[in-house]
Amino acid sequence: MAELFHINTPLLESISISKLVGTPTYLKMENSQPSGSFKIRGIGHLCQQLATNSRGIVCSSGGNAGVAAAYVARRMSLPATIVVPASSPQNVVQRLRDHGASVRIVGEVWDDADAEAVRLSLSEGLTYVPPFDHPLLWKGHSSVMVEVAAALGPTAKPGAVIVSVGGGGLLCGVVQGLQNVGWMDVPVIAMETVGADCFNAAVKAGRLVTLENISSEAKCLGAKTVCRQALEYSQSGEVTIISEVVSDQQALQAVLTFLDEERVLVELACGAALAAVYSGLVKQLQDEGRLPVPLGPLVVVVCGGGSINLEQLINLKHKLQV
Ligand code: PLV
Repeated sequence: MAELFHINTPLLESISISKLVGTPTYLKMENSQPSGSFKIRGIGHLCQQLATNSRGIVCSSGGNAGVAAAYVARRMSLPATIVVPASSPQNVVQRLRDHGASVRIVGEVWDDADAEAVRLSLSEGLTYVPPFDHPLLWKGHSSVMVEVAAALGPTAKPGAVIVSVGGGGLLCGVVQGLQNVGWMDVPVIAMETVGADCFNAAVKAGRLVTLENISSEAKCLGAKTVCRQALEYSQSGEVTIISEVVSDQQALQAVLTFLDEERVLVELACGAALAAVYSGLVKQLQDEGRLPVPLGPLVVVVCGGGSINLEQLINLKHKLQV
């Protein structure tokens, strides 16, 4: 059997969120993965399948996919090149180097870095590791819902699952995981921030939309175009996907409240999912009749993320005036 790089993360009930939302709420703590985010699930699986005889991997990333790829490459004794945009913070670049990866900083947003990673994979003969758009990534990510189902047990079917969406890889993995455990009737709430809302734009337009730029501070949600599979799931009728957008301020407020109440620091990309509970969105969806009353247990995928530290948190508070 292939070696696993990810761990079965804790599923913790949050008493304060449960009280706020009025239904038991469980946090799937992907922040506790070895690489600090869920990305290791899909990237570990993809590298096992595609890179065992590779001369090295190259990954484009807003940060967290890169850390996962660098971690997996180190464990597989493969050289790793990670291409990140200039928006990636210094502490992430340092962490990549600590894992032994060589880092290239190219362009302003992830899409620029990705073009360079694709070019390098061809010119250097390296295995290309995409951060969100690949069936092997979704298959790897799907394990997150299999673990949730095993922990909750067959009778405690969730009322909804909340995830953040960047390029849509986590969303596709969660949908596949729900399929695997026979929970296709569980709605997924797909959260983005204003200015990194390529999935919401695509859902509204009924076709893929490429954003002109990424104006959100949640740079790890900053893909300009969502992957086609995410849009297709939302249109397929197989699963209900509720696409919602919050402001950077709401995402940051959620990060702060989560830190205070759960004593865990996550990045803005993850704050988008947490904002669904803290900003009253779940209640609002119930009032609008888009979620049932009463609602079964909520599951929030705490996707994690390393693009934050105390100094950046303070800077973000100033910048966003929260
Ligand atoms: N981040 C990607 C894409 O960035 C990356 O390269 O790391 N939560 C966190 C903490 C993330 O880092 C990401 C993706 C997401 C959520 C969204 O996941 P996705 O892209 O699969 O929808 C541009």
